Order: sequence, then C-alpha cells, then structure tokens
Amino acid sequence: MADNRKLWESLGIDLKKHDQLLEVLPQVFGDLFLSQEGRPSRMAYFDGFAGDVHGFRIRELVEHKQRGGKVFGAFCIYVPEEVIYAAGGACVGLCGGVDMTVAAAERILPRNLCPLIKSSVGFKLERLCPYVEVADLVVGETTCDGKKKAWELLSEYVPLYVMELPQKKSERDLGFWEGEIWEFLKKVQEVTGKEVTAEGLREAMEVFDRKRQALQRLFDLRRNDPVPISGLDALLVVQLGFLDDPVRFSQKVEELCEELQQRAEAKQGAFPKGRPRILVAGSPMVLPNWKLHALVEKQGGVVVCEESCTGTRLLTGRTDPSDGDLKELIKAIARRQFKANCACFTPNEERVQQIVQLCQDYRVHGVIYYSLVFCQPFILEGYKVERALRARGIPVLRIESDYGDGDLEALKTRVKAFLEGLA
Ligand code: BJ8
Repeated sequence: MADNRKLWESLGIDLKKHDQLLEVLPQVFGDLFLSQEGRPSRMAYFDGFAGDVHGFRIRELVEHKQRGGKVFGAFCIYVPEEVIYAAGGACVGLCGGVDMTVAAAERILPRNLCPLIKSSVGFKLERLCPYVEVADLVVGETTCDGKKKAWELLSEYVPLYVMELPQKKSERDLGFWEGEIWEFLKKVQEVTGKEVTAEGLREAMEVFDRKRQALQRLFDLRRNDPVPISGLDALLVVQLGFLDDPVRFSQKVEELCEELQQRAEAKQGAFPKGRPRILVAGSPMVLPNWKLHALVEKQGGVVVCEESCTGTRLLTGRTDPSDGDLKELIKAIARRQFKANCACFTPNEERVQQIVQLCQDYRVHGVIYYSLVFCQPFILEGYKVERALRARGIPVLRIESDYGDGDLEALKTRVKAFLEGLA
C-alpha cells in the first residue's frame, strides 16, 4: 500500500480524494462479490485484480513506459487496440463507472448528460484515475453527441485524438472507417516512434482474437442451466478485461472456463436451477457499475448474458489474420468491428435481431433493457427492441438509471415484480 501511494503521488493523483474512493470500494466489493456462495475458485485472480485495481497493473504500465513503451487510453470498443499493440503500445479502457466523480464533471458538463461521460471526465478533473494519468494519448471517438462534444472539453486537460466513426454501415462508410484506422495508425506510429508492420499487426490481431474467443467461451458456458457462474462474476471478468494485459487476461479467462466447464458437466450452478434467467441489453456497465446485476441476483434472478459493450458487442466477430498485407489486415479489422451493433448506428435493425437471437441462445425468461440516463441512442432504440421482443412473447422491463443509489429502492421494487411475473 505504501508503495502504491508513492506510485500514485508520482502520477499526480490527488491522494486525499483517492483515499475516499478506495475507502468505499472494498466494502462494496466484499458485500456483492465475496459474499456469494460457492464461487469458482478461478475467480481469485479477478478478485485480486479488483482489490488492487489501481496498484499492480499501474505499476506494470509505468514500467512499460520506463522501457520506452507508450500507453493509450480509450473509451470505446471501436478503437482498434490491435494497431496500438502492434506498435508496442498498451491500451486501457478509461470509461468511468463511479458516481463520486460526476459532480466534478458537472462543473464543465451539463447535468443532463450520461453518467458514463461525466464520470470519465470527472476522473481527470479530480486527478483520481491513475490509468488516465499514465496515458500518453487518450483516444476519443464520434459515437454519440455527448461523447464527441465532451472530448472537445477534455482535450483541454489531456492529449486527445478523436476517431471519426461513421453513423451508417454502407460499403462507403466501411471504406471511410478503414481510412480512419489508417490515420490512427499514423498517429500511433508518431506517438510510439515504432512502425506498424503487417507481421506485427497480424500477431496483435491473434492476441485480441484469442481474448475475444476466451470471453466468447465464458459466455457460451453461461448458456448452461444451471449457469455455472453468476452474472456479477461474469461482468467483473469482462470489466477487468479493459484494463489487464490481453495475453495474461486470455489465459486467466481460459483457466476460469476450464473450471466452469467442469461445473457445468457436474450440473453445479452459481445458483440452484430454476431461477429466472435474464438477458440485460443496452448501455455498457463499466467498472464498478454492478448496480443492476446485484439487484437482479439479490432478488432471485440470474443474469446469463449482457448485450452491451461489456458483453456480446465486445466479442463480436473474428478477424482472420492468416495472410494479407497491411491493407488487407486493416480491412479485416474494420469489417470485424462493423459487425458490432452500437446504438450510435442508424438504421440498426441487426441489433434488434441479435437480441431476439440471444434470448433463444441463452434460454432467457425475460429481458431487462438497461439505459444509462440521458443515453439517447440506447433509450431511443429501446422502443424497437421492446416491440420485437413483445411480439415474440418475451417479457421486457425497461430501466433507466445512473451511478447513484437514489433510485435503488424504486429499482428493487420494479425488478422484484418483474422477476415474480416470470416465475
Ligand atoms: S460502441 S456503446 S463503447 S459508443 S452510454 S457515452 S452511447 S450516452 S458508451 Fe459506447 Fe462505443 Fe457504442 Fe460501445 Fe454515449 Fe450512451 Fe453514454 Fe455511451
């Protein structure tokens, strides 16, 4: 701990406020995660990571920089990590899931803005996140309006580069996005001083494909009934994947999956069979946003799948890096990414169809459509999703929530009634 404090101090972290942040987390983590009975033993690695989330990984990143490496921070799964990795860089996710930093962000951002954006910006304003402080370049993107305008303000505090993500998915848009990846590649080369070669990019693509495949296996195992891992634990694993080294992370997820496979074969569930199986669809839930999963599982349900960027959207597609020059590889990256259906795209019919399919694949009893408050793309798309699900007789509960606990009791009542209705 003493070493961590020196580390944080060297990064310019506001230690006093940071202490307040770390004060609450162990208690919450213990109550929600460690109190679960019969957890897979391989969760120990992820528990350890969560317990020292600003410690050992930050030290690794600092050491990486001391060896001449660079660190990039990103807010979206459309930022092509492979390119960063191919130039010897490390990439970490910077999206904020903490209520404590929201008020600070409201000094420069409007109140009626999504908490994910406010929490992320607030972390920088408050100097509370070592991942932001260690980053050499922060990468934003033009997904929703809130993000793209917030980046203009955030760029006054951090070196920031913005990728322009098209809003449609035609061949012309795909070509445009490939161009954006090329521009980004140039920027990455400029920051790292290293050339991205076809060979390097191919290797990087293999690293991230392995990561996606490991997570896909974790999700596939959640199709079992009883489900061998709680929704809370699965969510934690995915959330930590945004921070961890991708090679080590893949290995740890694969080890966890081995254990879950055995549990599934032995019909050993995280909960007894028969609980209502819930799909959560919508806005991402970034660390440490565990609010909805905790509510569902405390009220007698189990979350078996997330259709979000902290879920299936993150795992979408494979790149086939077997051959091809740099041009082909960039094309393969862009094509894979375009299979992910963020609500920022229009039209987005594939997403609606995908959610319907996931309901079958994961044998769910009901869907909770979750939007962060003021997240217009996901809130608006909720209507179409709900209509499609109801037409197929699948019950839906739509929820809008933030990172605070002011709505906890109301949510609890609604979730409880929904689950009872599924029984
Ligand atoms: S690909 S979901 S990570 S943009 S929650 S900031 S959309 S108002 S996070 Fe996202 Fe990329 Fe899409 Fe995924 Fe805006 Fe909504 Fe906030 Fe959001």
